[in-house]
Amino acid sequence: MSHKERASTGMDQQNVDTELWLSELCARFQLEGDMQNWETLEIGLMNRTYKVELTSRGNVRGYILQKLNGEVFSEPVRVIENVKLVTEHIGAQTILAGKQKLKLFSTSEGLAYAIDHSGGYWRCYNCIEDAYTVDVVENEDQAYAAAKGYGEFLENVASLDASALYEVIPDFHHTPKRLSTLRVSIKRDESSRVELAKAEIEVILVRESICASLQNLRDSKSLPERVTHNDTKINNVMLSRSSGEAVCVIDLDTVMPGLSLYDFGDLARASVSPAAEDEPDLSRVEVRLPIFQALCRGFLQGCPSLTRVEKENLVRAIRVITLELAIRFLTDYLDGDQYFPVQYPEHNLVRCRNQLALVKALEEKEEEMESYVKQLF
Ligand code: GN1
Ligand code: MG
Repeated sequence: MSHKERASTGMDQQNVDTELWLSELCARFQLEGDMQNWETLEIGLMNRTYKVELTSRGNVRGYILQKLNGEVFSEPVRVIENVKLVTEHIGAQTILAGKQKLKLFSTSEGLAYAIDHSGGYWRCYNCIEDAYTVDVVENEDQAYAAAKGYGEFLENVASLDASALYEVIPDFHHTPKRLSTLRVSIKRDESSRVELAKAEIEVILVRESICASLQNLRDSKSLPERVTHNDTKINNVMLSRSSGEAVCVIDLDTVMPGLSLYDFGDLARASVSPAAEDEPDLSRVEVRLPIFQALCRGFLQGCPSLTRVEKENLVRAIRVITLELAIRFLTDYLDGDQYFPVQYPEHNLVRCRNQLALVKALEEKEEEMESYVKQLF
């Protein structure tokens, strides 16, 4: 349907405006063909994402148009430069020839972004075909494939100098600093919510020393600095519909210098439990050991360059990153929900409770998890 036809069928103005803007973006990014369809993709909490389909000489091709969240990423050009560096580095690897890879399109001015009337930054990516993502891991094969995919990602960017990447969100996984920020928010009590979160605050504060454990290892240079993804949720890796294997890692906005353990920790946090991170029924939060084991096998298989100290800290990393997310959700709850989008007033508190339930479940299974990892190396 053309824009005019849609407008005359009474489609609401916002949709008409979106459609017009998307087709303008297609032109700016020099995409071939006419835009036939567009849809909003509900992926991630931060960015606005659309899929568009263009027809050219009888062929239909899909593209992803995405607006970067300007509140979260204060230096959008730096974010996009990081993504460009990483996608081009991966794209140039002959060992990956024939595989689907993420590619940023350029405007006629040679820029990998287009700016909208309100100063928002947009990017255009190719669509990864015949692949899907899951929000909750359904089985061990998926866990293995996803972890192997993230491990391979680390391996693929290992030859890139980490210092060439800009730290787009400073101290993103600096858990002790996240804890200090929480303390400030508790003190300020801007939204008068501290009273409602007393129990959660206590659960976090007694775990201060575990919060510092990854950062201490990083500070003492016991772990290699790598180029890392830093947002390795299970739905940021695309799995092949035919083979089930990981095809491509997406959502590269947080690629920065970091630790492999951030990536493994965040992936496992988002995968071991059958419950979504905002599931309010805490009885559904648990650690599925077979899923955990498959994650370890996949990650080690994908990233054979992991050092002994990295492997020794895999289990600890899950607990630290889960705790870090609990801290971030709680901080945002106390600050009046300024960072994470919420659907109801207690949403961030519910997320925090969920993550703390997972921390406790991880603590209960820690010994079993540690002994499993040990026999892998
Ligand atoms: C955000 O936007 P999304 O869903 O990829 C957040 C992650 C959190 C995650 C929790 C830049 O990721 O750090 O783990 O939500 N990204 C940023 O769902 O803060
Ligand atoms: Mg993200």
